[in-house]
Amino acid sequence: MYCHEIPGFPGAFHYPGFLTQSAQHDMSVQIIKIIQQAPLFVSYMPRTGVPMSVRMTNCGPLGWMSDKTLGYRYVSAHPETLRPWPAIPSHLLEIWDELTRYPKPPEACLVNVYNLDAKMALHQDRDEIDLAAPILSLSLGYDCRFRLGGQKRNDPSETFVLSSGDALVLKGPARRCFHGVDRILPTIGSELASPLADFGVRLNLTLRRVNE
Ligand code: MD6
Ligand code: FE
Repeated sequence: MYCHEIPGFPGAFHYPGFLTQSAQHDMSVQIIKIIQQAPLFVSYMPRTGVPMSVRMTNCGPLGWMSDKTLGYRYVSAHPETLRPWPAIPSHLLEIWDELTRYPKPPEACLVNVYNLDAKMALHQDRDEIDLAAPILSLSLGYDCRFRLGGQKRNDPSETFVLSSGDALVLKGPARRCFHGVDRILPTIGSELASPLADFGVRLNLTLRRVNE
């Protein structure tokens, strides 16, 4: 398994091509099953109510959402079906153990689905109570230009490509770094890419520990 710490960003570890083609395929099928049980929904920016360009769902005991009045938060049920989120697939739990070595399992897996025109504004992940736990992200489908900065919004930032099958772990100082998705690239970095790319989407899974 190849991994490198991103130069200038201690605690940010990139695992290009972490998932094999068949693992990407299997993961895509599992995520499609999750979306069938917990349909994609749109979150809204706090206060302004501006809709986000990604569509999302979750699996695990908790799921992340945001709306105009209550803002960013974790909830135990889908905002539209009001049903509990589906379980996190066991393969994802194994990957969490392997790549984070964190002693507790993740409580939330946010599934973000990007069309070609979707992006994710620069943000910090800080809605979790346990900010010591790493965040693990896995990407499937189209490539994206990912931006990673420092712990302050205006710190210098750099971009790099995240491709299908890549894992990214943010821990230690990088856990609080600003980051975002500048744009989805209509390319597939690896010929061994997820079949999701055929649908013209990028999918990102982020696994988080929420409570201490
Ligand atoms: C994305 N990722 O890749 C958005 N957050 O679509 C994130 O927001 C993210 O990749 C925390 C840790 C890793 C991430
Ligand atoms: Fe994030």
